[in-house]
Amino acid sequence: MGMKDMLLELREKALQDLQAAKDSQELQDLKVKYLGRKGPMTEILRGMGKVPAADRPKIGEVVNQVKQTLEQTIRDRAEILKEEALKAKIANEKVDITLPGRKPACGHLHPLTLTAREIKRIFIHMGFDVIEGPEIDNDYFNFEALNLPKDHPARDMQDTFYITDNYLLRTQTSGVQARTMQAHEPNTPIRMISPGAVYRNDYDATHSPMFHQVEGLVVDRDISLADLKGTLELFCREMFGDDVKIRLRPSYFPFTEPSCEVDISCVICGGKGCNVCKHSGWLEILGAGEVHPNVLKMSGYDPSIMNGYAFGMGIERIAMLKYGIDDLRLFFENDLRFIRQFR
Ligand code: 2NM
Repeated sequence: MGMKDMLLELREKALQDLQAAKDSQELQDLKVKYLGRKGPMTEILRGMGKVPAADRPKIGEVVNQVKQTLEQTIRDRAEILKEEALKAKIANEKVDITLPGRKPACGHLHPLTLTAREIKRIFIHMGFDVIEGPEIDNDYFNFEALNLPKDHPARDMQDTFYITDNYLLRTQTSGVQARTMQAHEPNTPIRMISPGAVYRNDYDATHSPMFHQVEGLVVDRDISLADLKGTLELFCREMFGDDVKIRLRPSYFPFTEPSCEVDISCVICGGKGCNVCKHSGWLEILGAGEVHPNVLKMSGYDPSIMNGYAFGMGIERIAMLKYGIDDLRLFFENDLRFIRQFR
């Protein structure tokens, strides 16, 4: 077989192989096989020396033509394979727009947040301002300004988390009320609540070292216990339903005189007696009283012309009664099986 026939046969074989290449890697391998340093084309070119000098230009021309044909075919084929690969990729990544959408994970408010918001909503409705203050406070605002005597048990290291001799985690939000009075011109009427976290060294099914309170303060001229009772009765009805009854029992707080505990008729049994109300028909939900003259005096108010009432409630306790929760620790354990019931 002559040189020319060998070349044409090689060309046919190579073209067949190139057309059959399924991807660019196979194509690259064929390029090396036919046109590479150890391939037949290189070998033929090297053997040109043995071709009679007269035939060389003619054969050389055929070699170059075959080489160019193969190179062009490889380029064309590469282009086609690239396009095919892209089409396959697009087909593969096709989005099925008929599939139902995926719902985004959506959180919700914690039961204590819901309860705090409800309490705030009710008092805002009655014209109260919502005022917050620092959780780290000093001895003066947490105790002294509230008429808490130096020997009061609440001041004990056992009950209060002290940071230094003077600074502590507030045990109640009343400091905010004293601050607010002092921030006003003396004897300016006040109607406020102060919600927020408070801290006491206690931990069991009904006590957490961190819990939440809403305290209220009303100061004006001629404020009576009837104002206190009417306001709290309205609050309890809004919170627990129109049928709820309240009663006031005498009690003691250093910052109020007289002081009382406020009970509501049991929201579980309606007052007939059950385990939750310990068969009394009543549940204690907050403490209150007439603001002590010393408290007014210390914050720049004149008790001979101004008076008022104050009250305090635990948000956890309100939430437990509202939702029938029997262990306060559930609020802080973040067990989603519990939390998700309040969606
Ligand atoms: C309570 C019960 C009774 C109270 C008193 C004051 C202030 F600032 F006027 F002194 N704020 N909150 C108060 C009164 C709090 O919690 C059970």
